[in-house]
Amino acid sequence: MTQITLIEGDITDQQVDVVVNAANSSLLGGGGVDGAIHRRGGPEILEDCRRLRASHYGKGLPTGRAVATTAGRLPAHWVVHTVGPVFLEEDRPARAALLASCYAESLRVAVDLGARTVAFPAVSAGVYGWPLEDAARIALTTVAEAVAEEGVAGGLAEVRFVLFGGGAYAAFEQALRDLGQRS
Ligand code: AR6
Repeated sequence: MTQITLIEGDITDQQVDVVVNAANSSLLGGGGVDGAIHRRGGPEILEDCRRLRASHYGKGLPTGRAVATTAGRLPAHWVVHTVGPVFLEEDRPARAALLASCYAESLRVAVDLGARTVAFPAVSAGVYGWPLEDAARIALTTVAEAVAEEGVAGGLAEVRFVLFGGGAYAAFEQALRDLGQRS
């Protein structure tokens, strides 16, 4: 069975098979988690991103999708880049589905790579403005559903949420409690 765990910390410190990046569709880096991953992982990640843009994503990686690169110098094997939706209240249902897709697609890519351990940040909950409580609920519901599926559950030992700051941690802890699972 896959364990869902929560920690407060920096995702670039995580020794896991896959670190998920909250990227933007250009795949060329940015601030927040994206900036931290490229800074700490080094230029190999950006080189891979550029190659992917040239071969597959000339128009950018669509929101809700995920794609893998090397993890460069991070203590991980791969980075899976996903593009979260920007929060917009009047378009919330469609965008919530896209946010759920980020988690489901990232896990699918990770499982295809043979990953056993995956670390996620709170996608869209920073620059993209998603309210933390709602972002946490969508994240945990989607991951709990995905790891209950045959094929995913067998391969993945741990899905870890790495939350930056006590507020994010508390929101995820509450959402996990609401799900009726133990961290
Ligand atoms: N480890 C874990 N979580 C972190 C870290 C870290 N090192 N740094 C920030 N967070 P954000 P988004 C938290 O803005 O909202 C970028 O410029 C942060 O506190 O990184 O999806 C991209 O290029 C927040 O809770 O991602 C895009 O343009 C969460 O990670 C855009 O930002 C996500 O915040 C994506 O925005």
